[in-house]
Amino acid sequence: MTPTITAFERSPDRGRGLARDMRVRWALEEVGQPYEVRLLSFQAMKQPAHLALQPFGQIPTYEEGDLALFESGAIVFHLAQRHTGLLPQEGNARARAIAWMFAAVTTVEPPILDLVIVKIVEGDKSWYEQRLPLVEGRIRQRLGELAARLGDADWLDGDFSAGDLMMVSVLLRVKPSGLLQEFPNLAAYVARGEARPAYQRAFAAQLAVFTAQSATPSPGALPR
Ligand code: GTB
Repeated sequence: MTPTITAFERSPDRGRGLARDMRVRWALEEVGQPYEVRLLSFQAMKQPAHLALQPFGQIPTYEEGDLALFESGAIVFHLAQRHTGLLPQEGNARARAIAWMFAAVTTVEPPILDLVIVKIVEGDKSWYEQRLPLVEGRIRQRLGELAARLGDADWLDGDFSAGDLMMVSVLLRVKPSGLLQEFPNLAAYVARGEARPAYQRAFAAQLAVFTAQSATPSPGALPR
């Protein structure tokens, strides 16, 4: 059965591949699983039909037969368990790859999201100038720690895994700030991820949505 995912009808990132459907598309491409996409307006995301799938009214979701999933990390993990290629077979290596998935979303992503919030939501607040360097400092600390662990390896723990897929996806979100480039081995790591054919196919697919939709007028709202 072909799974269906949800994505923004009009992504605020204007096709730059930063919304979280991208990591799910990438995982689907890595494992060679064809998929369909249901595009949602911001209004539709808050309607009961979508809230039944995603309690917070967000994208992405994943439907496959009787299974409905939300949370991009859980969806990528599900795909990695169901298919070969994204998690090692050997038990300990598999556990470590899963640990990197969690590290990406619970240790590295939070300060990066703080920066997004500071810049988008708090830019006009009196505390912005004081808060920005604090948030950037926390990101630098995490990136420095990650860079030290990665060293000159291609991937975080042996072959490319779902852990790398999630970590590269998270790091891409900090790339526009310039902070990633302060850590050349991390910048190269992200570039290796972006160069993967599966990433390229996923990126092209989400960009095609933006290109098609930008030909028609926007209704306006752009939440985070
Ligand atoms: N933890 C959930 C997951 O990983 O699936 C978080 C899902 C989530 O944050 N979804 C966002 C969403 O639906 C889209 S990806 N937001 C709408 C809402 O909450 O009403 C986050 C995102 C949004 C925009 C950009 N951008 O413009 O660059 C990048 C990432």
